[in-house]
Amino acid sequence: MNRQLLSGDEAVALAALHAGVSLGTGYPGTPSTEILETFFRLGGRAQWAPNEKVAMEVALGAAFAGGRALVTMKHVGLNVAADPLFTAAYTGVSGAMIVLTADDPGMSSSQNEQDNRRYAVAAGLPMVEPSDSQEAYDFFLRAIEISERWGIPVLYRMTTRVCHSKSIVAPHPETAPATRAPHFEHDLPDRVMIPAYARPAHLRLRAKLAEIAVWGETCDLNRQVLGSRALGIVASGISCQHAAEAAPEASMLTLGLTYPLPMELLRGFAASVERCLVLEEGDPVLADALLAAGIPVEAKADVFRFGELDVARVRRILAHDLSPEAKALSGKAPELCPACPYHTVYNTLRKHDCIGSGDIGCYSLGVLPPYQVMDTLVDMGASIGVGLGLRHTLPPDQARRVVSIIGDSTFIHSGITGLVEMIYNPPPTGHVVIVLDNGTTAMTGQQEHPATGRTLEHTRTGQVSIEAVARALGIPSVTVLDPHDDPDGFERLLLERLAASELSVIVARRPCVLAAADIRRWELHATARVLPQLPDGACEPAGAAR
Ligand SMILES: Cc1ncc(C[n+]2csc(CCOP(=O)(O)OP(=O)(O)O)c2C)c(N)n1
Repeated sequence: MNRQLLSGDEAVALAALHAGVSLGTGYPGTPSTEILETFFRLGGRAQWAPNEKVAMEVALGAAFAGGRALVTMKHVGLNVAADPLFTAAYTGVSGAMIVLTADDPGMSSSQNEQDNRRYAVAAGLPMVEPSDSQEAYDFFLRAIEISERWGIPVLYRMTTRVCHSKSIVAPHPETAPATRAPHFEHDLPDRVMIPAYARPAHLRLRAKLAEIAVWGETCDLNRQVLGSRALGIVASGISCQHAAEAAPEASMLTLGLTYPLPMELLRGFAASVERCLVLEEGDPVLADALLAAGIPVEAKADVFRFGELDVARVRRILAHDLSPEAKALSGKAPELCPACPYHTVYNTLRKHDCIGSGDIGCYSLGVLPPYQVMDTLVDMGASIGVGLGLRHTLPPDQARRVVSIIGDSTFIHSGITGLVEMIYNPPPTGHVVIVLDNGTTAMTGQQEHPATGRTLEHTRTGQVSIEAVARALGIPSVTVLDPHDDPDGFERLLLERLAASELSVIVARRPCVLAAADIRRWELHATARVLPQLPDGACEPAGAAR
């Protein structure tokens, strides 16, 4: 089969296609978004869920039915999906379930740089980590095998560089494990996690992990290359590539299975070299585990825990060089598009010195000059809860200035429960929530969501009405308006709602300027399948790839 130049995300999509993944689901988030978009483009069945928890549950159901399921999300998405994740480790699966977490060390587009390798340990799930696009393809097929052999979800961890860098992939669909027909078997003790069934399920989980650990000692996901005896490097993910470039003479143990760890292999490797360095981006997860097991390895200095590694930083680690690193050149600060519909809203909030309880999306740019009207930003959906907390606690003159600002995709993702809280525990001064509805998930590249009424492939489906949800929950004042067309009307409405000690939702609706033309096209062809654009050199469509 033709070799192709693919990003890690595209390679995973191609492997998912070749593995016969019956359903790909997820919620957009950089750097994972392109996986499902490519999977659909190649002919796979892919859909966006309202949030990561729901996506995880849908994938689990598909895997209970004996299908092969892929669920994708960015690293913080796994926090949202952690509840079903932990218990799915107990239930196990009948088919296969790959939980893909795309981490963002260095925070190129995230609010934190949490290291999701910790989730493998905490949930007790095997973790597979590719270091380039070929491995992203190969290891995905192996992850499906692990998942089906042990009946366990597998965490598939990628990071920004692996997701977005392009390298050559030689696909080999003929080696993909054979698919089985989906089929339901009643199996209450395995899938109903009441305590009486969950206790033995936990024992079963630990037994599976012990078996996988033994298998991991010799499996081909972990590779040893013997070079110089003076230096040995243990690495996983993108660090393997950096190590090969910074110290080509070193002996290398690259780990593709990073949980459970092949402790005996590691012990032997460390003993075979004079200096054994653990090279890892982010937290010292591997180094801590090896040191705790009494394996004499060297961990990187703490300063390299922050941000991405690159070849220059790896050379510093090797040389124990702790001299100050050159500061990265700061580029032009991002700003709202000149014709963005949010300008009017932010102008008004600024003019009236509002206290902005903010959220995550393009509209987060309201935190930067010239507006600086977003006073808090924590996680998706937090604007409403944090806004209510501020209202409950501030003196009334300040409380009346608090406004929650949330995007349409974010509202669907995790804003609705905030409104439920608002109805249930209303602050004495009331509250004002502004939903900035630009008709798309702009931040991550214009994905559809349940309030757009179109599927991942932009065809027509059921549509959730934000204003109807707010009204149905019992919000007494719900208004929809276009802030760009009627800035004075928006200002009057905002001042009136701030003055009233009532609960209000203002839906400020106007399409994102970058998405408006596409939205018109999708609406025109809403019943037809419209293929999304793929970046140059992306993989062939399904027919050609098979
Ligand atoms: C838990 C979680 N999942 C996904 C993301 C990635 N992400 C950031 S904002 C956002 C949604 C933005 O869409 P919307 O709320 O409609 O605002 P817009 O960007 O259109 O202004 C997404 C998916 C995230 N930060 N956290």
